[in-house]
Amino acid sequence: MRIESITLRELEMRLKSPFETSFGVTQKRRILLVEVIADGVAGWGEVTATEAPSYNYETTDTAWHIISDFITPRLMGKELRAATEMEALVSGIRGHQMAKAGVENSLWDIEARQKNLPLSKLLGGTRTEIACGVSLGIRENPELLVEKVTAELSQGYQRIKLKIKPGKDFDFVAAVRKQFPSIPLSVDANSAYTLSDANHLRGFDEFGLLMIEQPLQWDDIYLHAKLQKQIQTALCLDESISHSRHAEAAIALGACRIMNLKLGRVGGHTEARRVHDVCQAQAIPVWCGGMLESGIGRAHNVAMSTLSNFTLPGDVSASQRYWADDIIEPEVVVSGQGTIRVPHAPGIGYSVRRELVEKLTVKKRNWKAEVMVGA
Ligand code: OSB
Ligand code: MG
Repeated sequence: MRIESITLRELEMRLKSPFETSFGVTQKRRILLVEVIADGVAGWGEVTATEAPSYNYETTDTAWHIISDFITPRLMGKELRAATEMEALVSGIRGHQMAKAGVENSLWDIEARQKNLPLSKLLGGTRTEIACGVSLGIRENPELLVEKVTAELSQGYQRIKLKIKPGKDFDFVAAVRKQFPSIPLSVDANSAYTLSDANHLRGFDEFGLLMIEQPLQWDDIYLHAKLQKQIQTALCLDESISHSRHAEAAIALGACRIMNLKLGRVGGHTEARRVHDVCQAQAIPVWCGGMLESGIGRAHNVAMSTLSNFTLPGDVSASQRYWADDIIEPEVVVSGQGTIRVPHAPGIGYSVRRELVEKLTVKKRNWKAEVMVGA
């Protein structure tokens, strides 16, 4: 594939309801979309960076800068045999995985379309449907949370994840557990605790949780290993796993027994598959995390989740939970059994609603390769 054109755009999209985590409340999302054209075929990717550097260090604006000033110049006019070849071209750019992933995933979409394959198949996925859970933001009080959990369970979701932070943790989880003694339940702290909270966190052992996700510092692995030795509940790492070497280290140290895998956080499908494989070789189950994506990021998540070691329900849920009007057609729907059917169409398998994308665009930039003389 010869990279002929790259379009980067920022969309403003309003979530149906605010989403609260230990690092803050989000409602207005600033989403970057990448559209690459190679050999006349268009592919789409989404940058999953957040508006502020609170989940990790990337932001919508740093990703715009890295893509514009460093990634695009390395790609324009280049001839690649496969999407996996992009990695070598941008290896001189340290970090900024979410920026890289937005571009690399567009190339995967192109490659799948060129080969007339659904992206899930190109990636080596085997599932025809994927299992879905939901991630619920922090609420005002336990009663409201129980109400929300009840509503999500009635939609069929197979696992409930509760966001927690100090002061809004134990009572909330206890209330949900009391109402629903046996549902698959987990919590996500987004780095809101320290190792000195080990005794407090051990208190969660009585709830029979599937896992506690990223309780300690966003960039830590070692202290999670120390914590895991002190509690029974399985730890799951999210923020602190940026690539497969981190995954290897975390598993070898015993820092987690489950892995959250996010495409953006690890730099795109190429590295995500490596993380998946490292975990599989060590019998560590993985599940697909979410970053409040638009339909494009969601479609990539669906494709990735078809790999065989995605054995736990992920945070990939219906478009309707986030957006009044998603930018793909059809939108992502979840069955009454809490599953998403994997699309069969080539590439990401959903079509992009270009008119709507245009309408939501607040900023746009395009790069075109020079036309080759005689070509
Ligand atoms: O830690 O998984 C997380 C959203 C934004 C940033 C971090 C996280 C999340 C979620 C939401 O949990 C998952 C989703 O519904 O997309
Ligand atoms: Mg998380």
